[in-house]
Amino acid sequence: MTIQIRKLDSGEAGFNNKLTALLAFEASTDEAIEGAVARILHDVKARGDAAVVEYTNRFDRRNEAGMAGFDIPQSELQAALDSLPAAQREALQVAAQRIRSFHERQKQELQGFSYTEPDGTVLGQRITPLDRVGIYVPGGKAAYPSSVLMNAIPAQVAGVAEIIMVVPAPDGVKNQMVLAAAAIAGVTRVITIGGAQAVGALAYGTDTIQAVDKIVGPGNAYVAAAKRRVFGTVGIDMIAGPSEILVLCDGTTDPDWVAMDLFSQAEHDELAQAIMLCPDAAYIARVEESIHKLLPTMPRHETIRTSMTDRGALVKVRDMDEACEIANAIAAEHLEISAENPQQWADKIRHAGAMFLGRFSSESLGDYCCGPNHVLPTSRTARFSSPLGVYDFQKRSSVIFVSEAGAQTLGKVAAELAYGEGLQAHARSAELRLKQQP
Ligand code: HSO
Ligand code: ZN
Repeated sequence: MTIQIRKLDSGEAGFNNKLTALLAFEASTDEAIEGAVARILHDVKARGDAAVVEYTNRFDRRNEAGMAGFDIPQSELQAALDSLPAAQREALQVAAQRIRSFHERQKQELQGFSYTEPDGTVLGQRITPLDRVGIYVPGGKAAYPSSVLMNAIPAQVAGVAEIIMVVPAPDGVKNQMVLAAAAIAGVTRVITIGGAQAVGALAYGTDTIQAVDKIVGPGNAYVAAAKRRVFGTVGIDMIAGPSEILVLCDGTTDPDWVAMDLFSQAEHDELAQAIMLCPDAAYIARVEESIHKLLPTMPRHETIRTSMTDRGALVKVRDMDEACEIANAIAAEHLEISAENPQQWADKIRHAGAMFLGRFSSESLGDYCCGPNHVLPTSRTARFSSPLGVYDFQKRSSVIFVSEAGAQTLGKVAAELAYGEGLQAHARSAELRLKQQP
């Protein structure tokens, strides 16, 4: 079992082009998928529950007479939790508690404000939670209980009253750890439906499912296409791309650790991306040796090999400063700074979904239980977007109280601008409140 890993050197000719080509990732928009999703959404909008039941029976090989057959009662969620092996249950609980306390801090940072001007006018911003959100949890191999916690807990901390989770159960098989995570996270309702039909049901509402305000959570190409299409009717989170890890090392970490950290994201997906940047050529060779040695021991070696061959790289850089510059250009979902003085390099990083500082901060700890969210911007979107958080389940409203005195000064300004825009009613509405009519 061999693996051919791409090796790049920032000093070589054409390095920037090679790096750009390596990072390029086009989420393919497949016409057949787009067409199918459009039809399903249209059908769910028109026929509601009946369409959802039909599609789910067909795609997931179920045989339910009505929507009630897909609902999982709260008692079953609790039973799933109770029947987990104790170590697994405790691990979920510890993770949930840590995720909760991190997001509670985040909530404290997100307070509204208000201030009073000298004439008594009061202006402010109020923050309120969304009323109802839908969480999409994929079925099959990508059904991650940790993702249930990461999506549901910030919603709950934000104060969302109703959290509806959809998770397909092909052949009626339910993932017990996913149900247990839903119980711990305080999900209001779990429905075993999936695909574009579940997205449609959440977005438009049916007789048995109230329309939600926002849909979050990862899914396959059909789910992603459906989420894009319902955006506007409801809010959506980001459309997640394949997982990425960028390890920036100074050569002081055990190379086996670095190799395994690269594997940890490579094992998610053939399209995942694992890259290392290091100024020390001898150390790069040691990491490469570790990769060859450790790969055959991995149950998911096929996925790891494909992902590392197609999209991975070991990059020799001039020094750690250059490594930071390249890291900013890559804007990775996960950035590990596996170095002696990580903080000095972290200060130079502007673009990364999450930064893991120092050799003991493996990305895998962040995936499960450090506390910060593992739903992170991928495909270089960390340049402009943030981890999933409490703020994704809240919105802001402006609050305006104009005093009588305030109306005198503001009225003249507004009327002037309104006449300039040719909007007579706006101008008169402001002027009617003036004590001295013009
Ligand atoms: N690394 C993934 C999240 C995850 N890892 C779930 C393990 N389970 C997000 O990029
Ligand atoms: Zn992961």
